Amino acid sequence: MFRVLAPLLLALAPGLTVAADSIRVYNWNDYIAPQVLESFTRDTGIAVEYRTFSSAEELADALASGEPIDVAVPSHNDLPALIATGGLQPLDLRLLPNRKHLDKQLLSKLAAVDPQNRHAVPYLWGAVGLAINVPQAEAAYGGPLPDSWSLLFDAAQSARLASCGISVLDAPDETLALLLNYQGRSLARSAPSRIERAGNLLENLRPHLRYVDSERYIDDLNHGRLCLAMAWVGDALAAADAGQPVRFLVPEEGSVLFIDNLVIPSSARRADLAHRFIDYLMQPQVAALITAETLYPNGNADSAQFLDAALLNQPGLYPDQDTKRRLHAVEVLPEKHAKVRDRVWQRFRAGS
Ligand code: SPD
Repeated sequence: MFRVLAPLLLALAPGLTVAADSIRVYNWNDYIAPQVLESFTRDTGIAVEYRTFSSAEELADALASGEPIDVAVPSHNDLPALIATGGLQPLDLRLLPNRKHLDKQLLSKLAAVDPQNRHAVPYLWGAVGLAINVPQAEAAYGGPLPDSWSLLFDAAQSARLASCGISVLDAPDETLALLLNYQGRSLARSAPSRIERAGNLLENLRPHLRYVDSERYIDDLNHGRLCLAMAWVGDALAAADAGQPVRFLVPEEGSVLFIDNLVIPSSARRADLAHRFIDYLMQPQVAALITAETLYPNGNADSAQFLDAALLNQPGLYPDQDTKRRLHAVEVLPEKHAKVRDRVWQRFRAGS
């Protein structure tokens, strides 16, 4: 379901004339600095109809529906399927002069899922980890906590934390990859029967969880209503920023990284304006503003000079060398495994 986050057609804001040109942008929730949308409209006269989603499934459904979307933000592991099914338009690099600011290492990583970087430019990225409200969790657990996914995946441990509130992201590829990694395996190389068994284990944990959701947990962490959440880094750091004693942890077993990307879906009506929007976001100052607001690292190598030193050094935001060694990109799930993944996940999410 579409959620309209920012005021709809920003060109209708007071003091602005109605713009004839508009684009529809579909992004993850809490993943932009609202003032960037306003300044884009002010600077270009292009109105933005800005909508948000909170799971890869929601984005996939919107893209498959064929409704016009000019700019979308899929994660790197979903790019191969989108490209193979003709869901994305190739970018016209001549219309993206600010692309020169992008991190070359990130671009070369992305080329593995988008050959020659033809369809996508990196926007924000980050780690998946555990957001822990330390005093609450320690009180419920009965002492110091291990730096481990066992807090979630070992039913005996998650049972001890259930009373203060546990949530899991509505992110099947990430969750199953982490669970299998915890078991010493890899999701992409697992047989369907192995994925089924991982699903059974998740179901055993389900009674200990409040919910499986990627949006509700942000507010709950911010208000001390959860003590343990599988989290995307920026959402966890936002709770610490809001004054909660929340720590973001990449557990000792390691974790996964995502790279979210700006793309132009084949349903776009105004690819010309979509390029202008994407190029606008690639300005180093704009990228820095977005990182400062969302607390997610960006893919812009020239933006660091515009970031406060305190933010650049904020623990967890840009992973240190030791943490980096324990992170690997979410793997692309072979198409033949999608069915079993979806079946397992629907059961788990529904909690029945
Ligand atoms: N607040 C939502 C932030 C979205 C972060 N990216 C999620 C990537 C999932 N593969």
